[in-house]
Amino acid sequence: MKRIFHIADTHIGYTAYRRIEEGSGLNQREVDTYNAFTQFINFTVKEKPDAVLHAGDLFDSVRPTNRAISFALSQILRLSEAGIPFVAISGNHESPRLKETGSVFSLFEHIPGVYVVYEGYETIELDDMIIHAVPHCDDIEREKERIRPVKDRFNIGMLHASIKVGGKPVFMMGDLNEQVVSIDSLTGLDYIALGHYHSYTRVRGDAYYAGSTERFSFGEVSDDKGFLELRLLDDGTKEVIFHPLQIREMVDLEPVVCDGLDAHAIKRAIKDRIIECKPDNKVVRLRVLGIPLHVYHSLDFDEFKRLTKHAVHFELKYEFKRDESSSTLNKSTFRSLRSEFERFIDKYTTGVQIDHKRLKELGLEYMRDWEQGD
Ligand SMILES: [Mn+2]
Repeated sequence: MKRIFHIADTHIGYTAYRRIEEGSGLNQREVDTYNAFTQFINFTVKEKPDAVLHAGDLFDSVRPTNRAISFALSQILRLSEAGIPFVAISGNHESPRLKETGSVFSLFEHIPGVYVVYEGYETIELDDMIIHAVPHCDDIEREKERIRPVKDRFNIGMLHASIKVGGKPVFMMGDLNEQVVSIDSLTGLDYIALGHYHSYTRVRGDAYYAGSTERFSFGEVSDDKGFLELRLLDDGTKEVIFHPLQIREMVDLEPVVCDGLDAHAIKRAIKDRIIECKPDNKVVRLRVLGIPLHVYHSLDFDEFKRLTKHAVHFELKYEFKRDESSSTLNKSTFRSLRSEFERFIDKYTTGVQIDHKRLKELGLEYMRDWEQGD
């Protein structure tokens, strides 16, 4: 039996929110991505699979910090020392727009048993396995067409992209530079290790997304996060097993719907939701829908702050009662900037498909960071 671990979208170097880990002084969410990856490496070194495949977005950005690079390097060296081959393709997050920028993956090139693929299609031979690795690249369709399964070998494909199903792109993340590829013509492989889409998904009997190792947005709140184990059995069949990782709790609370509630009841409902969810050490969002502006202005924000101060992040998101918001919010305040932005995005079209929800989330996140002076 052969055992292969398939992981993806670890986004090492990701940071979010303002919470700092005591002791290290590092951004808590950055530490969380390190912890998830360390957990995976600990398990892998213990289990000694025949290979580890990382299907892209090892790093969160084209230029990870020295700390993120040195962390990844130290963990990957542990695999090398344990004699476990590690194959990684670059994803859209770590691929530079210009070739001249160079890839952070080149740093990993000369480590024994470590294979990094970041320019175009390459094959890697590991005993009786052929890995057909296609990184994120400009013409991913053409690179993918170069895959030729080799007879009497285990053939495994690797891709970092969204997938076309019935001609339609699915498994999109809403990144500006994401690639979409059709796998209809990819047959004769024993397995295709996919990266990019953050929810662990069986796309086809032979093609799986491992999903990300952390929850990177409230859109991923209900996902289990982890990695996949592919078992190629001696009788020619295979098994795919999901291994969950222990990660930080993320909660999207049931919204407070203000319609029909008076000011007192609205305040009570918000406070109750906060207390009931025990926000300490969690990432939480609470949406307050249809709140009249005068009630909003009478809320005790200091109390909410006090109740949520031990959360890693507590997002209170207010949506104002329609008619009032349009007349009052046009005055120049942060709130009006936000609601103007949201309204703008709702109406924004470019002729290509865009993920309005994600675009809005990103924009609001940038505004929040800016307001908080990060
Ligand atoms: Mn990606």
